[in-house]
Parts: sequence; structure tokens; C-alpha cells
Amino acid sequence: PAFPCSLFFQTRLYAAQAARKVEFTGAAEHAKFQPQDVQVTRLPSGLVIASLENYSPASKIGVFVKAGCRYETPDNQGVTHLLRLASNLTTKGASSFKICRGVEAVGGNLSVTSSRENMIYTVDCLRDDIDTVMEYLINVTTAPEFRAWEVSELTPRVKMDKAQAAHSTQIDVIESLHEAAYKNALCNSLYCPNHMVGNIQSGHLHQFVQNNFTSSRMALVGLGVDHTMLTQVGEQFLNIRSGAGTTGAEAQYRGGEIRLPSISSLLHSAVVSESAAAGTGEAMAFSVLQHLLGAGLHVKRGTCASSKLVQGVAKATADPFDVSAFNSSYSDSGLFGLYTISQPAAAGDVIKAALAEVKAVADGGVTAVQAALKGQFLMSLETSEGLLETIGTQALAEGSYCSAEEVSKNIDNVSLTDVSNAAKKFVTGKKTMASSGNLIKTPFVDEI
Ligand SMILES: *[C@@H]1O[C@H](CO)[C@@H](O)[C@H](O)[C@H]1NC(C)=O
Ligand SMILES: *[C@@H]1O[C@H](CO)[C@@H](O)[C@H](O)[C@H]1NC(C)=O
Ligand SMILES: *[C@@H]1O[C@H](CO)[C@@H](O)[C@H](O)[C@H]1NC(C)=O
Ligand SMILES: *[C@@H]1O[C@H](CO)[C@@H](O)[C@H](O)[C@H]1NC(C)=O
Ligand SMILES: *[C@@H]1O[C@H](CO)[C@@H](O)[C@H](O)[C@H]1NC(C)=O
Ligand SMILES: CC(=O)N[C@H]1CO[C@H](CO)[C@@H](O)[C@@H]1O
Repeated sequence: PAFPCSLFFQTRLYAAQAARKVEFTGAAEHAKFQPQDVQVTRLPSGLVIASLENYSPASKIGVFVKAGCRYETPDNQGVTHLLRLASNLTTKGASSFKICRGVEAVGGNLSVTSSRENMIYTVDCLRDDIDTVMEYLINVTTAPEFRAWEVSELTPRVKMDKAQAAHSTQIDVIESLHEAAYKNALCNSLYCPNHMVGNIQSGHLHQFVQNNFTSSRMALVGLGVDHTMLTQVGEQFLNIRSGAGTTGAEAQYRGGEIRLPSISSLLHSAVVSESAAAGTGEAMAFSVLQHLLGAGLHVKRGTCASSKLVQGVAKATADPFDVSAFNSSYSDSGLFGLYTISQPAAAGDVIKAALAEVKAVADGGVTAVQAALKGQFLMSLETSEGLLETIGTQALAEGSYCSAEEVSKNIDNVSLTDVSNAAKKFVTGKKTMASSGNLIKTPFVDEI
């Protein structure tokens, strides 16, 4: 079936046309503004340049670096949390104050996010200001000073972030789940651990950047920019520290359990097994399984009649609950399982009923559900954040970009057997469990 790759680009073209209405005078002009495909270039240094010229008046540029918290070592645990906060600190070319004002002056925005795999530095700006804003972006990623007093002044913000994260039971559970699931790398938290708060010094930041921000571990990604121009910028300014850099240790899954008692009136629990590395056919099968069962947290009861999990669990309890299939994929591993929220007394019933639904799929009770997954995937590309992240993550991991059309084909290629095999792998796999709340009726991992 001709799935909406073209539809998706048409929407973008429409937006671009609306913005440039005045300039459209004839058929020749029209042809000139046909959106291009994503272009990817790998430089000899290993740096990957990826861009999509969509003729938008606003541009978005990101530097993606394979330097997420999985690359932290016991000596510098928490360093990526500080890096996330240090994006506007003084660089060799400009003071912290000048960076903030300089980006603000052109209505731009510089931000940093990080995942377990990557650090992502992003700027938004008007197309006309690309040169100015990109200079800040390059300086922030390549020439930070990390002045000692500026770094120590970050401590209250580290504490504030941690306090905010601790407020979210979901974040707590997901962080604990990773800590219990892995022996190394992927067990590291996105948040600076307590014992390191106030103990990460300028030297840690410098050493981490020196060793991990190498050209071969970076991608320069742009939306609404010319590919040739972006490639020149990459060649000229991001060819720092070439050389392969070491590849980090491969994640080792172990399985285990963390229980976090609290007086909350709701109980959160996640049960997972190891699934598959991102980009593999097996990961795609897990994705289809996730959508078959019901993806997305906070599926409100009754509003998602198509969710197998919600239907199954509703038969087992009269109390309100929330259940969804959960997955996270990494370059060398992945977690798949169930996330439940329930009243403490009903926890055991809810978790067991949800597990029974996955067992039913493992036993062959599968119907095709590819459409829902394709819909969600294409929707994720509709925002410029989602699109930049998808292009950047793929460019960094694979050195290439898989178009929306190709992804649709890969989704269609997942067979019912693949999906039930994925369910079997979850059911029979060694489990990891993390629970938070009043745990009195929450089974232990060996009891489910
Ligand atoms: C970037 O760094 C260079 C070299 O230190 C400096 O000359 C330039 O002014 C800096 N640019 C900005 C915008 O900070
Ligand atoms: C740097 O960013 C933080 C948070 O985004 C902000 O609170 C701080 O004021 C900024 N620094 C300067 C010098 O503007
Ligand atoms: C800057 O970007 C961040 C991340 O994309 C976003 O959360 C924030 O609201 C933006 N700020 C402004 C002023 O646009
Ligand atoms: C990242 O930096 C840390 C700290 O300097 C270093 O120990 C580690 O080996 C680096 N990781 C990689 C993959 O090079
Ligand atoms: C479709 O799946 C089969 C078996 O799972 C695999 O061998 C084949 O390469 C896949 N085709 C595409 C286009 O991904
Ligand atoms: C939440 C999450 O990590 N979802 C992922 C599930 O797996 C698919 C396929 O690998 C990813 O695209 C999703 O991002």
C-alpha cells in the first residue's frame, strides 16, 4: 500500500508554501521548492552530516554525540547530568552571559537533552540567523571552558532536577528498572547519583568531553538548512579530535528487582525482559507487539477499547487501573514489558492479568496491528523535534537514514510469527521488576 511517506512530505510542502506565498509566482518557482529527501554524508573523520531541506523559514540544528550516561564510569557518574546543565557556560570565545544574550538577541534557543545513548545540543533560529547561532552551537560543543566556579554553581540546579525527578514516580521506576536490569552501561542513571552531587569537578567534565566528543561519535543534523553549507561547517569546525575513540562496553543484562516503598495511594510496577537492540527486525516485532497490547502510559480506562491489556485486566479487577506495554531500545539491547498503575491492594491481580494477555499472544492469539504503529511513527515525524531526533539518532547509529516509506515497509514485513515469538521471549525471559508504593500486595519478581 502507498503509505503516507508522500502525504507527510505534502504536509510539509504545504507549510513551506504558506510561509513563502509571496514568492510563488509560477511553475518554475514551484519546482524549485520541492522538498528534498534527507541527505546523509559521512566525512573521512567519521563525522556524519544529515539534513532535510524543507524550505521552512525556521531552522533547527542539532549536534548529536554518542556520549549519554551509558558512557559514564564509576569515577565520573553523573557527569552527563552536569553537561546537560552546562550548555550555556563560558566557552573559549564567549562568556556565559554573552552566549545567552547572543542567542536570545536573534530570537534563537539553545538547549541540551540527553538519553542513555546520546547528548543532543539543539538550536532553533530563523534561517537568516543560522550563521550566528551555529557559531555558538559549535563553540558550546567544542570549546567549553568549564570554569571551576561555574561548575560548582551548578550544584543547586542538579539538586533541583533530582528533586523534580523524584516527584515523578514513573521516572523513579524507569531509572530503578535500568539499575536492576543491567550490570553496566545501561544501568547508569540520567540523574547524578546522590554520592556524586557536588563532587563532579571541572576536570571530570573536560576529561569526559575530551574522550567522548570525537568526530566519529558525532552527527551534525539540520532541518531547513542547505546540505552543502552544513557539510562545510562540519568539515571546518567539527573535525576536532578525530580518531575512532574507543567503543564503550557492551551492555550486559542481568535481571533483578528493586522495590521502593512509599506511602503513595497508587502503586506503580514495571516488569520487563530483555528484548532486542534498536534497528533489528526483532526490535520491530517488539514494537508491533507493544502496539498490539496497547502502547502509551495513562491509557484511561474505557477510552482505549482496542487495548488488549486494558480489556484483559478489566476482567480481573473492579478497581481503577492503568496498564500499557513498555519498550526501550538501545544500540545493543532493549527492554520490553508491562507498566501497571493500580491501587496497592489490587497490584497482584492487575500484574498477573496483564501478564496473562502477553501469554495469550505468545500462544498464537495475534491479529495484524501494523496500522496503529505506522500511524504513531508518522505522527512522531510531524513535529520538528521528533523529526530532528529521528534523523539524528539514525544518522549517528547507522550513518544513514531510513525514509518513512522504508520504515512502513519494514513494519509491514513483521509477520504474526515474529510477534508471537517476541511475546514468547518476554514470557520466558529472565525478568526485571521495579515497583514503587505500598508494596504489601505486590508480588516479588520470582512470584509472577
Ligand atoms: C567561537 O570561538 C572562537 C574561537 O575561540 C571565537 O573567535 C568566536 O568569537 C566564538 N564565537 C562565538 C559566537 O562565541
Ligand atoms: C543558563 O541557563 C539557565 C537555565 O536554562 C539559566 O537559569 C541561567 O540564567 C543561564 N545563564 C545565564 C548566564 O544566563
Ligand atoms: C527552547 O527549547 C526547549 C527544548 O526544545 C524548549 O523546552 C523551550 O521551551 C524553548 N524555549 C523557548 C524560549 O523557545
Ligand atoms: C568517555 O570518557 C570517560 C572519562 O574520560 C572515559 O573513561 C571513557 O572511556 C570514554 N568513553 C569512550 C567510549 O571513549
Ligand atoms: C522481511 O523479513 C524477512 C524474514 O523475516 C527478511 O529475510 C527480509 O530481509 C525482510 N525484508 C525486508 C525488506 O526487510
Ligand atoms: C519508548 C520507546 O523506547 N519506544 C521504542 C520502542 O521500540 C521502537 C522500535 O525499536 C522505537 O522506535 C521506540 O522509540
